[in-house]
Amino acid sequence: MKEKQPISILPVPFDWGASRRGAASGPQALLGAGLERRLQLLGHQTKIRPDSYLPDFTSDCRTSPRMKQWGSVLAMCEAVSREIALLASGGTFPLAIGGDHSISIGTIAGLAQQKRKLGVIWIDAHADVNTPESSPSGNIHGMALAAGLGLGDPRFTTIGSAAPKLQAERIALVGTRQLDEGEKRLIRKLGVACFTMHDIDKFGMARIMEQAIAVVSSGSDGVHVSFDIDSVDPGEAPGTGTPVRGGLNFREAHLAMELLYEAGVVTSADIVEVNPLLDNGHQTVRLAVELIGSLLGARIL
Ligand code: EXY
Ligand code: MN
Ligand code: MN
Repeated sequence: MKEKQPISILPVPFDWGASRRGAASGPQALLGAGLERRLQLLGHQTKIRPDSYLPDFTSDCRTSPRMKQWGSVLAMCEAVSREIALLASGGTFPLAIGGDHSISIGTIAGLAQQKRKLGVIWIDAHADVNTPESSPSGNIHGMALAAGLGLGDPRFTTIGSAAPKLQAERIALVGTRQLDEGEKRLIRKLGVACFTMHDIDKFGMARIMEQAIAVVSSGSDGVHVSFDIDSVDPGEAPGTGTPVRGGLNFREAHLAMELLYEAGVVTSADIVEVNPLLDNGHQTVRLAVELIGSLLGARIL
């Protein structure tokens, strides 16, 4: 982010892209846990966008087994895209707070209106590169990154603009540990940089982030961080809908965020899949707030 750049917080209380309810309460929980104050204490100016920008998606019943609740997800993504494009063109740093990961279809579509060479670092237990054809669940949050690459249902891939929003060579997956067969094939075919938990175990987070940052920032006109809280081990972050054991530990997650801040390349972010209904007290919500702090400049000393 730029020096003194104000942060626009965009709450996206939406969870119909997932099969478990609860992530829609994420924004309220994160704000209730002091997210805005935390950013202000780091010296940032902040503004929270009231969620009246969201249409009433609850009345849209369009759904199919391969794309569950797609009518509602589409309405949300279109609104998020418009709003993010507006916030970005106003010169602020957009921070979207979800919500399930389907919201990133909207954030990426909005960012891409300004940035034609957007790099994306996707920190997640999953890759979210399913298409309606490859998805085992029909849950759209598992298709979010694919949509950015122009793959999947055209109603989603053309939000904001017809062309694909992202190029495979500027994407890095970090923390990956659960992939469907179709996703593995696609990642290999496109040559997407995938830094799995195996790689992190073997080489350490610092080295992996160095490589991931190089991938997403080379030749790019901005870097978006999409942080799915299920990247963190369920022992640290139980409050999420699709937990997968063997994830990032507390310091690995913070270090990733600190190194991104140090690199000075990040131009937008979203934090997704925090589900307060599944949390152990406020453990996951608190961790998410702290991690955003680390991404935006918090230091131990
Ligand atoms: N790959 C699985 C699917 O497509 O259903 C699981 C996806 C979970 C998506 C999450 C939140 O990152
Ligand atoms: Mn995800
Ligand atoms: Mn995930």
